[in-house]
Amino acid sequence: TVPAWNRHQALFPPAEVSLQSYPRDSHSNVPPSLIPRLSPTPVLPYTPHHPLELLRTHIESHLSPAGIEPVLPPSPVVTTKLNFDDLGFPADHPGRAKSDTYYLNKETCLRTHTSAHEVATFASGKDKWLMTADVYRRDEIDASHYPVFHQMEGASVWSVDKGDAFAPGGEVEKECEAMERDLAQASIEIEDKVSLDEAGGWQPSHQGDPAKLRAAELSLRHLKGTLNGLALSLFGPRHAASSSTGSDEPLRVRWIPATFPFTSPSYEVEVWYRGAWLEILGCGVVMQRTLDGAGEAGKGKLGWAFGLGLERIAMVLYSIPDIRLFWSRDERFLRQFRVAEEGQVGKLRGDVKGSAGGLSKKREKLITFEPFSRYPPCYKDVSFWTTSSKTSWHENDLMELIREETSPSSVEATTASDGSLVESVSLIDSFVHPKTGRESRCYRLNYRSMERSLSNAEVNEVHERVVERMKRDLGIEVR
Ligand code: FA5
Ligand code: MG
Repeated sequence: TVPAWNRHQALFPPAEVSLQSYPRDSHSNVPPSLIPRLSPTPVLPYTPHHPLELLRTHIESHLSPAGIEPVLPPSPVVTTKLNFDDLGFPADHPGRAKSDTYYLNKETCLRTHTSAHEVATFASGKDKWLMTADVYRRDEIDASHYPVFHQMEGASVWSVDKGDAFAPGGEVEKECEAMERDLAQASIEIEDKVSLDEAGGWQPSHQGDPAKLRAAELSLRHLKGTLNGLALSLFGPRHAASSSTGSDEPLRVRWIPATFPFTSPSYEVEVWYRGAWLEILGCGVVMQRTLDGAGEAGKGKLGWAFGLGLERIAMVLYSIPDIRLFWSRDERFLRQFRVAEEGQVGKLRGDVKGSAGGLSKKREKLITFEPFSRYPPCYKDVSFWTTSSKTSWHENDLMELIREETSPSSVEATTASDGSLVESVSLIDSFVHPKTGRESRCYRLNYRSMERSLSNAEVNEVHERVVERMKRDLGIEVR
């Protein structure tokens, strides 16, 4: 049952994910290990006290005063039309590659981003919405990559010709002014030197019409106010003040140019956090194609959209060292985030009692995850010749094969993390034989469980199986 404070609108009927109904073809590449993760509704961001849930509810309550309402996502199984075509991805876009996307078959895939639901959500009549969902990408194996992660898609559009949202002194301009006033008083340094050209420029259909151009300009200004405000509420000085350094430096936010087929102009937003720039989201002015695709409901509207990755933000915010920990069912993980009380939304931080002048005073402190003891790692290398100087398989195929052989077959079996045994895989050496033109590669598999100490014998056994699969499935010659 969904708590009262967490009632999201369900725009799409929940559908069981049934993979049997998709005839397999040469594109099919969803591995069995991913199937237990598929669910009609995203699990982790709706698990009470889970760090992704804290983050989701914080962002939702931050954006709710602007009228941006959370909606539940449909099933993660989508058509390639929704995930790519309708958003303007060209036929040869690398994101469509079998090496990067999980396909059920040629026409059906697991959504690679929440933008897959933009057209349908606008078509439902929603103008301001926020959707949190699980997304799937074939990728490398390391502490910050996992085949399933979570995105939050937010959007706001307004009618250009009906009403006066974009008029001087209208709703959008007033909100921009209010947001800019708040930001001017806040401890934030915004770096935004991107020229319009670098960001892809105004869309031709906007540029050719003064009312639309004004609406696009205001939309971009509104997007910037909204996202700078969001960054401030996530990473802001309240946190800096309670950090170990005790420093109170302003938050630094940087706007950089980006390219997405479904927005223009397009940007990525980064925040300076603990000594590095962290990319938190992609965004831009919604391509008119998306709103046109939404039929009657999208007609004559214009506005912005963003898509943000929850895990990366949670990892740096809470110092969570490994992305596999999000799948933990271990109390040692979850209890550290148990700060929000029933009915309290947007509680990113915990309360601590500090004393000021003898008076007990409540203040907020960011939760910092304290890693439970780590078991020792154990690495095994595998060197092999690929059949020719050009391999016929993609590195992600190797990554997936390793995940398959080293992950438990059911989610229930897992405790401290997702139950997998390989922490990272890296290419440590490669060369091309000068005479034969054959390529040699050496990969290092770093085995480490979060549950227990692995014996060398056990690791050898698992590694044996991995190497056998590599020979069988990748057609390689182990050296
Ligand atoms: C997108 O997915 C676009 N759909 C975002 C967007 C939405 C743009 C609406 C414009 C309008 P991108 O692939 O860069 O873009 O991913 C967006 C965010 O997801 C990134 O900023 C990052 O925070 C997160 N992300 C991307 N790849 C991964 C990954 N492998 N693991 C964890 N987080 C990731
Ligand atoms: Mg990106």
